[in-house]
Amino acid sequence: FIEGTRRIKENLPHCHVSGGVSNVSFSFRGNNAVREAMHSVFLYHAIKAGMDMGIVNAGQLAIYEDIPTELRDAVEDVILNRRDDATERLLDVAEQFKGEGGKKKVEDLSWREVPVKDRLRHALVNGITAFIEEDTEEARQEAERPLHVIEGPLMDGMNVVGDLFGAGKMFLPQVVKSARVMKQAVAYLMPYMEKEKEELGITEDSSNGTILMATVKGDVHDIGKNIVGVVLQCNNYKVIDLGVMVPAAKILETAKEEKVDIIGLSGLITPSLDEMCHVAAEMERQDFSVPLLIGGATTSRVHTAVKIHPNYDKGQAVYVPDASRAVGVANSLLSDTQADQYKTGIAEEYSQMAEAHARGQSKGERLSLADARANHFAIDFAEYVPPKPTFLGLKTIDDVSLEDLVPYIDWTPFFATWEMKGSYPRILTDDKMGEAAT
Ligand code: B12
Repeated sequence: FIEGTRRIKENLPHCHVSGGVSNVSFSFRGNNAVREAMHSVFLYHAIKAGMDMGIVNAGQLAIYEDIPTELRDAVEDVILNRRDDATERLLDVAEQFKGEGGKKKVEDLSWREVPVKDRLRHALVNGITAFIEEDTEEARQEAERPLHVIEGPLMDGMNVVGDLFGAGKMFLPQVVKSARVMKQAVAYLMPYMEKEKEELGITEDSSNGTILMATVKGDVHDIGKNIVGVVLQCNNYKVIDLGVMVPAAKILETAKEEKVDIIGLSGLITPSLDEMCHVAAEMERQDFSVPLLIGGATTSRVHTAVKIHPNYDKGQAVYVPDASRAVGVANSLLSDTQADQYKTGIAEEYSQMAEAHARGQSKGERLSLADARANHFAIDFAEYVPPKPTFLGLKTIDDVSLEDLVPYIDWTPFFATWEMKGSYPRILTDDKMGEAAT
């Protein structure tokens, strides 16, 4: 924008330039100090370049000179794109200036007193890397295997981040920081997991098979995929990780070159679901037969069964809900003795799900809009005589005790409100929910 303004003014001097300034700081909603600094810095440079009018909340504007140097430099690095790590540096600095008026916050370290799993959660939610290695080490010492630290406290913490983000209580820049904390913790554990592999005598030659992992085109989420990769490697699989935003062609080309035994796709945003269908269809077209693992928060068994499985007849697509199950599924798919039976079982299950889904869809076949309108309920108020209620006014029922009523209460909606899935009374004896429900 700034450079564009400069060029417009140089080449079309009678042209005026205007722009909406606050968009530039949108990702820092909730952190006014940083937003105001960004607005001021942006205006400062854009006006110098020739901008005539800025659309900005004048009440949300810091005085350029008054912005603390540390914050101003970090903001300027971002606005002027001066360094590759500008975003990271601003994110780090931003945390310190969350308070009002751009004053540095006094660091509150009381969270260091809580148990290690809670400290890890705090670090993930608040994007604090300062103690992450120390805490990860403590958790590692308490855990039976390094992997259990990832599957336990770290995943729990990321789930909290996910819930807060989903509820609009955390914003993108903060989640980026959480992701960084998670990655640092996993990186810290990697050498220990490598050592464990060595101790178990796991070498490339003794590998159970090669698995290609990729986050599909258009999707940048990789924490889950990386964890699955680590878990598979710890269980003696060779993993080829193609990273994120990987187009179908690249996945399939590499799969052929490397003669992989399984392809694993990760996807967390809705468009990835379609991209996964596309990869499956391409695998069918290119005569692949290796199993296709599907994972990531937005994927599901139903989607895999209904949308992906039918695209890939020559091989089997399998939905895997989490990292801990990936190894069992891979073992079954590559087992000399069980693979065929396992794949047939999945194919049958998915076909049934797809059929049930199709039946549900056809039951819900809709009329066209014109037909629905023509079919509207014709109310003839002129002829309508409202029925008279049996009584008017209030009626108090005081001869039935609460005890008598309790057996008639359907508790299902209460459990739903408490985010416990299942219907009452079955939920009381449910494997997962039973204990909490009772
Ligand atoms: C961290 C995060 C980010 C980070 C990602 C950093 C990174 N390097 O990965 C950043 C900030 C970059 C990000 C960006 C965006 N995000 Co985001 N993000 C999340 C968040 C909070 C957590 C994801 C995560 O890492 N979870 C922890 C890991 C361990 O879980 P997981 O990935 O599900 O993986 C486990 C299993 O699913 C499985 N698994 C995963 N992959 C695979 C693969 C295989 C083969 C197998 C077998 C298993 C498997 O094993 C893993 C371990 O058990 C989720 C919320 C959530 N609840 O998931 C939103 C979420 C996924 N993001 C969301 C959105 C909308 C976005 C953005 C579009 C936001 C925006 N406005 O720009 C962008 C997307 C950009 C893009 N083009 O991809 C939405 C998606 C909604 C949707 N249905 O489309 C979510 C659900 C948040 C929400 N509730 O709105 N995001």
